[in-house]
Amino acid sequence: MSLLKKHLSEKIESWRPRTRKLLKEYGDVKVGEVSISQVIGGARGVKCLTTDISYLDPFEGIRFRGYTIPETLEKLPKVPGSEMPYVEGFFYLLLTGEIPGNEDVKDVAEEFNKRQHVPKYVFDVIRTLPKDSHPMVMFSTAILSLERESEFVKEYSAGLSKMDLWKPTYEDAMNLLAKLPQIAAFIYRYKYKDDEIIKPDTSLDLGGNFAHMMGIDKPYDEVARLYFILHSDHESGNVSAHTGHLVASALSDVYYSISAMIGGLAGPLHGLANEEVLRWIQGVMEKMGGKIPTEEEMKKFVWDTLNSGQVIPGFGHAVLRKTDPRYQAQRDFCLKHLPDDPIFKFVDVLYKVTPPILQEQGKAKNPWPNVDAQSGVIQWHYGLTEYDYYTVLFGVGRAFGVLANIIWDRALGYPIERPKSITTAMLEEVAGIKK
Ligand code: CMX
Repeated sequence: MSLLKKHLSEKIESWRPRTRKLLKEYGDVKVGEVSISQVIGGARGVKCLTTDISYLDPFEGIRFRGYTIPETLEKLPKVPGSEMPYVEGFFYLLLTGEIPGNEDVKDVAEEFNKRQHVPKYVFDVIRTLPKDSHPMVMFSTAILSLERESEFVKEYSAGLSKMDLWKPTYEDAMNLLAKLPQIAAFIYRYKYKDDEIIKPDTSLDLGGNFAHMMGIDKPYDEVARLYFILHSDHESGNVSAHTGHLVASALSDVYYSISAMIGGLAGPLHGLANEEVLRWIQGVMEKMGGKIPTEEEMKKFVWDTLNSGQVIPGFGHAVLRKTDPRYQAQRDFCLKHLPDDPIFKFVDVLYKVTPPILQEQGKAKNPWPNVDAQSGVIQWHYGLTEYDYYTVLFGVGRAFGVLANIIWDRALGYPIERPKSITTAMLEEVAGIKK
């Protein structure tokens, strides 16, 4: 058994009594109330999910296992010669809540290397799709096609105790995570680089190997590490994390749930916003004949978009009420590595003019930029200009967080999810509306 699985097993055993006690002795204690606006409004702010993997404070932003983004980047073991941590070590942190030592990181890296082989049929499945299919369709389909590999399905049908459900789930999660970078890189090379596929180099860490398979030189390996870590988790209620959790709650295996998670991430109000940001910027650039707009010119473009009833992609958030620290971390990277990049300058002007305009318009509860406002700039700078691919990168990162959650969901015996719906007439009755 790997060090990680053994350690996780001990953690789970010691955690279970906490959940059991809450349920058994405090099950009737109220956590909050639900208003009609929350019932109609997408359950915004309703506290009805539990996770210990990450927590999102509206004003501080995300903490992974209690650590802010700068703390996470600082404390985790670094890839030699690199400023960024190992993604492998970050996954150890997500799963166990502890900063790993070098041996722990090595153990996770070995586990991923052992499991990285992608069966040929997965690539064949991708190739059967029309080449102009969206990369997220290719990604979701490829993941779903792997479902026949599920250890969970085999063990469940042979008869598995509820206490052990997490064990084959862990195996499936590790198998899938080990393969995702290669599948994602394959989609990129197949779709945009004349099918010139680059074989993995397992002597590299996960981020380094991904950059290698994408065919993009250093420091893109640093970008990959940063990107996967930043996009991994944002507590449980966002569409992709919630979809993954919801599907898994029916005891569907992780191939079904991560494929579905990718579908949720592919929406323009969620992960696809990183593609939308670049599309919006390119549209403005075209109108400006390639010149960076002045603040006054940019204001006009922002107002034009709002007045035509569209959203400004990359701005706003359902929970955050300040600039997203994931935006900030990427901005810091840009300031260090690409301060003169024209698109970075463009996004900077956008950052100056958009929040006051959204405030003046008075609709968005959060006028500040989110993770997606900045991420495409970095990709574009390193030559990844095919912006409809960007959300696949988000998907690889998000899978680390969602799979850590699903393993723990199973370990703590969280039940099938089933909120209650009521009719409009019932809501009117609750509101005391006379007919
Ligand atoms: N531009 C224009 N209008 C916006 C806006 C934006 N960036 N953000 C919010 N609004 C509008 C909403 O559309 C809504 O309008 P209506 O009252 O007409 O329905 C109003 O402001 C209130 O919305 P809200 O409560 O502030 O925001 P929500 O929680 O409903 O939605 C989000 C959050 C992210 C979907 C929204 O801010 C948005 O559409 N942003 C642009 C798309 C985007 O960047 N998404 C990525 C988010 C991060 C991620 O998940 O990857």
